[in-house]
Amino acid sequence: MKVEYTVAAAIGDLNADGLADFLVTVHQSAEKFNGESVVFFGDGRRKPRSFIPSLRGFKTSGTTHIAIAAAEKNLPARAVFSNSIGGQVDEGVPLHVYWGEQDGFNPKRIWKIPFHSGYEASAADLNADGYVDLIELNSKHAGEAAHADPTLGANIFWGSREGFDLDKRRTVLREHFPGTSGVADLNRDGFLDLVLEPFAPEKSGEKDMLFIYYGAADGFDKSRRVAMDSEGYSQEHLIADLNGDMWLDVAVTSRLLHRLRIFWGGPNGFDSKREHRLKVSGPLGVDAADFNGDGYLDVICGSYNDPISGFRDMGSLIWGGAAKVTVTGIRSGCLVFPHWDARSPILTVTATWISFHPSTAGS
Ligand SMILES: [Ca+2]
Ligand SMILES: [Ca+2]
Ligand SMILES: [Ca+2]
Ligand SMILES: [Ca+2]
Repeated sequence: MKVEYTVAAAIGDLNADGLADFLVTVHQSAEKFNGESVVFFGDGRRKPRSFIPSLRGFKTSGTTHIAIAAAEKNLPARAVFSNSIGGQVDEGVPLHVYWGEQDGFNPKRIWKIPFHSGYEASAADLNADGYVDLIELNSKHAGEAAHADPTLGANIFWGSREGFDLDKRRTVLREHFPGTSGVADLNRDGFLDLVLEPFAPEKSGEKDMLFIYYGAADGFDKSRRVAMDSEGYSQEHLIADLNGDMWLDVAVTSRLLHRLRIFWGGPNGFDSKREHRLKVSGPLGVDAADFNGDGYLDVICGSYNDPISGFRDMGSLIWGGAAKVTVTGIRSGCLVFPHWDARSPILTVTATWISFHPSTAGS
């Protein structure tokens, strides 16, 4: 009886013929946790006794334990499965690239890139060769098994005249739990730099970090990697010059500190001690634009939750800016906007204007 990926078995009379049946549970297949556990019915017609596999199995998913409850009174025998997990093994869901065309996007014009734990992506011509490159994050969200994955971290797929080559023109910047990426020339040397923001430290209990890879003609050498303290479970960042000094700044949303933290850029790079903090409850998303059309950049930050009341979707805060500049960083992600739920008695805040004083900046 060959059954792959089995983790548990049970014996009992499932079909009430007085013969013991053998139930074998399947944890997963090579690619999916969703599978089919099988039962072998005892066959009393032959000696020695043999088993006949059932025509159909039981739909199970990441099953870890099983038990057979014997028939009783009016109830038949029952098989009980303990299903632990579903979906793709190692979060092996391909990245989807939808090719644009004259009439927009067509779901059939799609390129699926084999990938694990895909989280967020950016696109930019990082090496200035005229071809857009892709930055895709393998986040290790799948757990400890992903430690050994050689593609863990930021995967750069280099574009070319011939398109992409996923094996030969691929660079992996190994980082743990990368959640978002941002691209901009932070040090103004003409080469685009890469900001990688993990949603967790490499080891539990360690301080959260923010990583900057400074670009150069030879790409993103690890020697030009700068690691900054960024405690407080930050999940999104914004790259923009928020104080108008012509140096790009990086703002992160620190959920545990309940602050939007702006790290000021400057000729000597970044220092997490040179920061400005703005109060916001449980921030998650951050972006910038001139929302009121006064020519000055404003910052919007979405509040995910209020830890005291326990309410979620607390609305967004906008800080009116005083820096007459435009956003030059490239980033992607999501914002939490006010949520109106007619069934809820809670009126969520739509947007609050607060003065933003770049004069308090440390740079
Ligand atoms: Ca390129
Ligand atoms: Ca640069
Ligand atoms: Ca600045
Ligand atoms: Ca404005």
